[in-house]
Amino acid sequence: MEEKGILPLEKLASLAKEKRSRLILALDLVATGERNHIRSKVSRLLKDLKELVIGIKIGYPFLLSAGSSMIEEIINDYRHSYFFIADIKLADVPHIARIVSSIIAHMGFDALITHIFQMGLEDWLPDAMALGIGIIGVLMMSHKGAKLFESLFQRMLKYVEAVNLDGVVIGATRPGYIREARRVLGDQVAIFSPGIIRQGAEPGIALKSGADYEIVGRAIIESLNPLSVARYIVKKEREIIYGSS
Ligand code: BMP
Repeated sequence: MEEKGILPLEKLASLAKEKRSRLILALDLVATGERNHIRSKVSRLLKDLKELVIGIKIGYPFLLSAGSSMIEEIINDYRHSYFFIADIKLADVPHIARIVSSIIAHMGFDALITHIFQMGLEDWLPDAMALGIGIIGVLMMSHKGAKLFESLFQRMLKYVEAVNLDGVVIGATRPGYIREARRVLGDQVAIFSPGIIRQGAEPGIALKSGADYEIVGRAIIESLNPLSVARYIVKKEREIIYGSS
């Protein structure tokens, strides 16, 4: 594992500044077929998107189908170009969360995503943070069915403040909740927003509402021209952040 900076999300913030982008790719590929084939497909994609994308979010589809050794190789090859987030939406008892977060940190990931409704995070967060890994909690999901998140939002927001998370996930489809979280949490907690294009949110809207980063999966990886979609999204983001593209 490589030595990390003092603030776990510092690397992401500096990549954002350097590339003038807030775009994180959800690498939701299923690694079927020949290992070398999928390995070179991912390499090609990551090479092509290097100037525009600042982070790679790896969730269960790729984690489970590609396996940890391929993922470690990819992180190792691209660790200077991207911030790597393990989207494992952890929701377990503290002693298991402690073990899993340590495995994720040793794989080379820069941050992991955990649920927060299970609470008890204060029992394992200090150990995970000591490994230099950023911890991002799911505060409000993007899909329509996430009703329980709506009723628990204010309590979970207070909990986020109390446990000192590095970041939260709030769907880009829910700009009102992004605004409220930004108002309460101030600038110390980064807001990550998925749900763009394929789930209906326009690129840039989440940033306009106060989010820091936008997460996009299918609109890019299922496109025949991922680079041009990424260009379009980053152009929209730059208009919001810098007032011009
Ligand atoms: P897409 O852009 O293809 O809709 O993908 C969105 C990504 O963000 C997926 O990887 C999904 O797991 C994640 N995500 C989401 O869509 N909504 C949430 O509330 C939380 C997520 O992590």
